[in-house]
Amino acid sequence: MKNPIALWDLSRHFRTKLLQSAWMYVIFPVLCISGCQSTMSEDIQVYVSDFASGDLSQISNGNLGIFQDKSVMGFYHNDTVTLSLEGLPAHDALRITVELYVHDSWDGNVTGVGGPDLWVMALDDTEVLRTTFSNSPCTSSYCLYQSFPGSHPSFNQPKSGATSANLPGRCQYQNVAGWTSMYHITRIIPHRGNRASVIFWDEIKQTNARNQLCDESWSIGQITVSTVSIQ
Ligand SMILES: [Ca+2]
Repeated sequence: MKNPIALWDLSRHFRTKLLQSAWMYVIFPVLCISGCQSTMSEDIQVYVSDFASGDLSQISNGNLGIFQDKSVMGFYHNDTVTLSLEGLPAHDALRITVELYVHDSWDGNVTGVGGPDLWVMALDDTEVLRTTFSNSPCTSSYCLYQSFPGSHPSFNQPKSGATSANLPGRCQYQNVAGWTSMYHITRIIPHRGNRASVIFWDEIKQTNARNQLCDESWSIGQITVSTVSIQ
């Protein structure tokens, strides 16, 4: 019998995808047709940080780290980080861009003691990305596929969609090339109201590792949030 919690999560995932699809392919085009001149414009940058200043005042569970001589927010394993935004100007959507570093031995979609290694982004109560990453090298007969750039569960080669695929590992594979991959992830998400919470968390799994944070972790190099309006 399948786990009812997993079925609920799956159901929630598909509801989220349905709402996003409805917005992008039905609601927005209808608004455009009815107005004929409607356009989507990026209005105001309401948050940007590369963490060089050390300011984590809007972030809960924020940690500062250094990777490759660059300030990052990290390092995390089975953690949740929340960016709280208040006093937002009027808008119809938020554009969120994240620079994500995936460190060391992530295993993608594999199930068992090693995974799946999931990473999730949400806006308020709605998940906008639920995916997996893999840094594992493939051979002709063995490959730990990842879901990104798709949603979990989908199957793509390790490091698919990465901006940088050959950075050195952080801990387990410290200074070994290819064991950190970096991604730029952007989502435009319907949203109204003057407050928002942008939430990042992982559900990575490596129960046979002595030091799980060393075995696989993640960090964020930059977050940018802008309002988007339909005119
Ligand atoms: Ca794992």
